[in-house]
Amino acid sequence: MNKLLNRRQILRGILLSTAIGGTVLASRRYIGPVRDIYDLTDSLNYNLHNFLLSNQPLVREFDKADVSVNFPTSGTVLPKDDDYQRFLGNDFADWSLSIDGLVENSLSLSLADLKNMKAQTQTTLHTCDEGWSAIGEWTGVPLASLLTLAGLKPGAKYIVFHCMDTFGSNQQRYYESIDLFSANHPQTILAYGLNGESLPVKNGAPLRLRVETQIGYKHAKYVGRVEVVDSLQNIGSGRGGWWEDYDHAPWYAGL
Ligand SMILES: Nc1nc2c(c(=O)[nH]1)N[C@H]1C(S)=C(S)[C@@H](COP(=O)(O)O)O[C@H]1N2
Ligand SMILES: [Mo]
Repeated sequence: MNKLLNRRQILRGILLSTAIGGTVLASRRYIGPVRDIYDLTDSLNYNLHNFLLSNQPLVREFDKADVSVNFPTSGTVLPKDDDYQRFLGNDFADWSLSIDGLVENSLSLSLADLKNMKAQTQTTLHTCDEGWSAIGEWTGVPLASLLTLAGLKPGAKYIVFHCMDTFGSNQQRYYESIDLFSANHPQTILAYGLNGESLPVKNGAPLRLRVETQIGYKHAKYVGRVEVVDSLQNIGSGRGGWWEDYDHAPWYAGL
């Protein structure tokens, strides 16, 4: 992960990322040899961002007055899945978040438990690669606090967010994953509030990820389980997320 790059690698990364990455980023669909080049630029972007962000890690925060009146939606707006419908029917009183995998203590936290933890509020810009962006004021628990509570086991490398909505034409449950660098970022939170209200169902109630340094589809909504793993290979089709598996979206989606 936080590998230091030498000057040549950085220059090569900038050149390749700009020349090729920029072109292929215009579309989510990549095939054949383009896919390999794409994977290369993806990993160069990833290393370059980690290198640059280690010095200036925070994204811009906005004023309350900048908040978008109606925060848009993308993807699922109401999961049809039976378990979700049951939780929703009871206003999420029976819902709990599980945190398991490579942790010292597996946790099961109700919405009340999460709300009793130290909260963080941030007003940030969300960018969806389908062509819109909006500003929202999010309230939740820093993911780092939850991971500290659970205690990571040696070998822990990625955090997987298992969602409660079956999505899209392949009818798989939505999922996403990030590395520990993004997971421990000070603005990465699991949010239960939007603009001072409970998180609306359309925006991922009861709990959704905000990983402010990355693009829209990484922000998993309807999170039911957080799994800590050493590899993404055995999750879904192995590329780290629903869009990554299904539509070759880049796993690292830094802004
Ligand atoms: N579980 C789940 N999470 C999801 C999605 C989804 O369909 N299901 N859509 C993603 C996309 S593409 C974006 S841009 C954001 C949109 O969040 P919003 O609907 O609250 O605007 O959620 C992301 N997280
Ligand atoms: Mo999106």
